[in-house]
Amino acid sequence: LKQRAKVIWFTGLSGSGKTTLASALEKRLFELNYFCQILDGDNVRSGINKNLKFTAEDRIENIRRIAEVSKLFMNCGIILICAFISPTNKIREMAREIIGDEDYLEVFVNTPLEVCENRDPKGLYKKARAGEIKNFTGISAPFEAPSHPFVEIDNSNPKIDETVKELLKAIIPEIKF
Ligand code: GGZ
Repeated sequence: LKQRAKVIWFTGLSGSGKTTLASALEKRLFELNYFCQILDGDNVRSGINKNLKFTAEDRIENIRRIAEVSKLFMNCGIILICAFISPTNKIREMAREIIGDEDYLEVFVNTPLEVCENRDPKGLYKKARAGEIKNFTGISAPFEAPSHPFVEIDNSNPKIDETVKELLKAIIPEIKF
């Protein structure tokens, strides 16, 4: 295996575009013969973290397990693409500590709340505004913007191909374009 295991850690609001970017990055990495695995709400909160909700405590436990699972994948040489809101500095620092500073590459998908709320692909913001969902990130639960992300993406006007290229350059500098 020529690749070096690492974790590409996407953080950002619900609807910011984390999962879309993560999938596009995964596709590109596979095309380039890199071996990778996505972890996101769809395959983690529905399974291993089924018992967790969205209280501050449960979010910490969610991210702690995800970081530990990432470490296990890393032992097999796999590149992890993790896409979780991971809303606070404390939560992200915990992930960085578990994974190891060198292998934790933080990507901040910095889409403004207003844009995410207008997109509202699952109608969750609307429900959160109506008080039907409690502790909703950006509305009734905090999101702290990371101050020193490895890469920051303004995803208000998504340019997926360009962004994936930029990400690849930063993440795997040995790739020649
Ligand atoms: C935030 C919530 C909530 C609340 C359900 N707050 O856009 P989505 O739907 O598909 O992604 C969101 C996902 C967030 O889960 P994470 O595991 O990434 O969160 S964290 O890192 O904070 O633990 C959203 C949905 O779950 N969702 N309720 N209250 N997002």
